[in-house]
Amino acid sequence: MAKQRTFIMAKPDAVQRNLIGDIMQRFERKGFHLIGAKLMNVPRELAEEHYAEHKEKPFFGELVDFITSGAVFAMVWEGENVIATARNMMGKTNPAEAAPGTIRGDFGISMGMNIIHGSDAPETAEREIALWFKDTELHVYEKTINKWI
Ligand code: IDP
Repeated sequence: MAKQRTFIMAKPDAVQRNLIGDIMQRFERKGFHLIGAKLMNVPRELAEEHYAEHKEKPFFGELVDFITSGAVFAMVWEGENVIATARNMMGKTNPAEAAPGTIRGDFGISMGMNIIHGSDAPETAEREIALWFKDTELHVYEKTINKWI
């Protein structure tokens, strides 16, 4: 399996609840490689573009309101099969159904406040990374541990 990149975002509830470090530590300890990260307030147009596939859903307005309600921490992680693995680490969308040990299972409260976003497929990851990060914000560097993971 070739190396992949995925877009991960700690949503406003994660930032407010001081969970950025815990989330990053899970990805670091799993063996993934951080190549971009930034704390930011999300412009409404960016939130609407990011969630464009949900435009017709009844919860779209609420979702965009929530994502723009406070700072988020946006990240790009790289690694073998990182897209699907990150989704497993996140747990199901509804925290009530997310298994204990997953990020949403451990910290999520509701569908609206479910702590984290992660790209769900290679095409989505490519689109979302390009939407959230400039090329100059992504950093390619080597770690000597790479040959072990
Ligand atoms: P995902 O975040 O697990 O990929 P999606 O179905 O793509 O799930 O939905 C995007 C986000 O929209 C979810 O993370 C959740 O916060 C929100 N959402 C999804 N379904 C509902 C709903 O029925 N009510 C309220 N919010 C929802």
